[in-house]
Amino acid sequence: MTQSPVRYDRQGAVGIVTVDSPPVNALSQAVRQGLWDRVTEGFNDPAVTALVIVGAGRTFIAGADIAEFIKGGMGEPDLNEVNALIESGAKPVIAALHGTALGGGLEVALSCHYRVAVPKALVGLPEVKLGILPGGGGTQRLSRLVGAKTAIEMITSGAFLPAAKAHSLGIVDYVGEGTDPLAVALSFAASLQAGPHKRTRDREDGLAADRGSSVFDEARASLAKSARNQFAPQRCVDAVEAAFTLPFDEGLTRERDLFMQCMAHDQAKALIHVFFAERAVTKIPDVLPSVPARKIAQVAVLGSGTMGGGIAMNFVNAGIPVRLLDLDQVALDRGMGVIAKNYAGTVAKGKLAQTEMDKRLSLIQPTTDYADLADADLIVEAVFEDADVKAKVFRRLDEVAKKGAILASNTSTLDLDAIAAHTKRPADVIGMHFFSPANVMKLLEVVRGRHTAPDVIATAMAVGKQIGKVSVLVGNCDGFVGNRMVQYYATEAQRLVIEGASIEQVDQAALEFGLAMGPFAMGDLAGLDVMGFIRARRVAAGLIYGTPLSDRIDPARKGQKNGRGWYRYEPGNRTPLPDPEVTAVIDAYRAERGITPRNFSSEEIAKRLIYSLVNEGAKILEEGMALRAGDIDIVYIYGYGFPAWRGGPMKFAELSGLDKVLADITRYHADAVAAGDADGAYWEPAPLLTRLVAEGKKGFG
Ligand code: T1G
Ligand code: NAD
Repeated sequence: MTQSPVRYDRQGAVGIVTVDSPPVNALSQAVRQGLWDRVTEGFNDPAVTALVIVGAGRTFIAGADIAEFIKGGMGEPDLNEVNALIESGAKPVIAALHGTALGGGLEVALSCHYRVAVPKALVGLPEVKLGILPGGGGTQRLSRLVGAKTAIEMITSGAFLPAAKAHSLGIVDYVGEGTDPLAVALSFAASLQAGPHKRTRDREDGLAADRGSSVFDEARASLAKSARNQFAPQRCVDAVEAAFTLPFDEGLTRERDLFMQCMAHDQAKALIHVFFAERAVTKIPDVLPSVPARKIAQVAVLGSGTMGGGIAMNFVNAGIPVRLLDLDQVALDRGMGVIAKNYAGTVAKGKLAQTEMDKRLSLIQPTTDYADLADADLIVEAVFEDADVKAKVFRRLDEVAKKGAILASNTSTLDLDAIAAHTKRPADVIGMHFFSPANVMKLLEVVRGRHTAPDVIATAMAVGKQIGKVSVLVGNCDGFVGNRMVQYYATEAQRLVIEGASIEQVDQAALEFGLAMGPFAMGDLAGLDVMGFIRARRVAAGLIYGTPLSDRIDPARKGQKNGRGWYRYEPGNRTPLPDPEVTAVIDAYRAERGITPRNFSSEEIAKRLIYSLVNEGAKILEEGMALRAGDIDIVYIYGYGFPAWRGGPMKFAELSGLDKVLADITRYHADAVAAGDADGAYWEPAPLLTRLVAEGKKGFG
């Protein structure tokens, strides 16, 4: 008989129900059954007058077991039954909170008569981040404690609240000292007055004031803007409103109904996929967690330009000192100036204390002398994207860097193995590809070279986590994962315009799909000069990147940085405005080729943009340049503003039906071939996609 993950003990007159199911005491069926059995045992224990529910290990219950419920259903006893049992007992039940009391975990606590916490505890109902809503009474019980406005805010944001804040809102009744939740609960139990002890379901505190209030419609209206196209946030408001319009049990039924609607929605499938995909990226089959990471106490960054400055900020933000090297003092002063300006902006917004800014700046030591890099444990190179410049730099680093130092390149398009070959220590060379602005974007592509050592990979992944990045291991190929896919996305955007869509229409379709920015506005942000430079290099190598249309755009148009690109920009304003000069170039380009512009629906535009990513993603997967389809999804969500509620490009394709996606891709390829358009050659269906569909597979595995 398997051991229950929930045990019962007694301390004096208090029964202790301990949930011990690592890593986060998630409410699996066994935990729910254990809670049922042990709480019943405590209620029937004549020697105790109160019960405490506490979590063993690092946290109280952190929610329902997501892995269990995506396998279909939650099995008996249902969480609502467990909560009803806890709430119905003749003895007061105290929830002792530490770590993260989240989702179903907070719902268990809300069904207790009292909640106490250690100061560092966090509480929250983050279900909306999984595309669902609290389905264990959270919307009904929390509303009774905090009222409509706070309940809606907590449930539609999914935010984690610190114990003190939860106490001030009346969610937590007592915040004790120290780190031991049981000790806090036992001292609280000792101070408990005789009953009756009010059930949360009977509390009216938060209800009266908001009955018939307009807060619900206001919330729906604002969520329609801030969470456009998203299903669960709206259903969260519906569920909270039920607490103010229905008796408790009917409200609970309504909540469960809405919960099931969310569970059935593709957005929940997408967001739950993202939850696990984000945790899976840390797992590298041939670099086991036992591989020790190298100690990184001192970092050096080469190049203090657009990327170097932001990269340096990441390290000092994490308290790691940085030597910042550039060619000369002028370049260094410019680079340090940009860093200081960035921090000053954050201070001005009240998001950083001046003292902290000063401390971080003091951790950056500018230098022009390579000798100053001799004690660095990790050196990140971010100099010009030129193979000869990189080669010269890595030869120099090979001379000055200490034994065991990791040499990382931030190159976005060059061959990492070619760079490593300029050193006698290719095993210590790795790619750390940050995204602009490097101190803001969460994605870090960690590029594995042919010779990169496992502990160097382990170290780069660990450093990524340490500086707050989502690190994804990728293979060394042209553009790695993100940029390799986006070049066909950007090319397809131009092809759509050549065939008749307007630049605004293409970008609008991308926004309606949920992307943070359209392809043309993105091009203007990155810089048309940078794009032009990459296009020239790729076309010279016989590769696709954009179309000849982009060669017609006046090279003086650099994009946002000079107010003119595919769009025009008013000085000091980042709003893209249509530019008739560009429209004229497009009209002339079509006329020269005898192209009669045709109409496009937003849906067709979005399909062609997104499927271009999917097709290339499938090729990347087949080549082993990404470990999992989920890794590609995480790259796009954290690096390219792909909406998480769509799951990422690969998950979106699975939810759309791989067979349907392949049918469209095959058609786009045939159209390109029929039009003799070599720039559309990337539409050749990925063999992996063709094979999966032929085998009747629904996913990339
Ligand atoms: N279910 C299953 N596994 C979970 C889990 C959960 N709820 N939470 C974490 N894990 C696994 C995770 O996959 C990882 O596994 C390991 O635990 C450590 O997690 C009815 C239906 C708690 C803040 O949304 O936010 O309740 O990769 O790496 O960074 O209303 O995990 O090691 O194999 O993330 O320290 C609501 C989700 C569920 C909270 C800890 N609860 N979890 O963060 O560690 S829905 C949540 C988190 C619900 C009810 C509904 C975080 C954390 P592995 P980790 P961490
Ligand atoms: P940048 O031109 O803004 O900065 C490059 C800096 O390197 C300049 O300050 C220059 O003085 C310095 N430099 C040049 N040669 C040097 C040398 N031999 N030794 C020391 N310093 C030297 O360029 P950037 O946009 O920051 O790009 C840097 C690298 O990051 C490139 O490899 C680029 O591909 C990559 N990258 C750029 C972006 C982006 O969006 N800009 C994104 C990801 C990666």
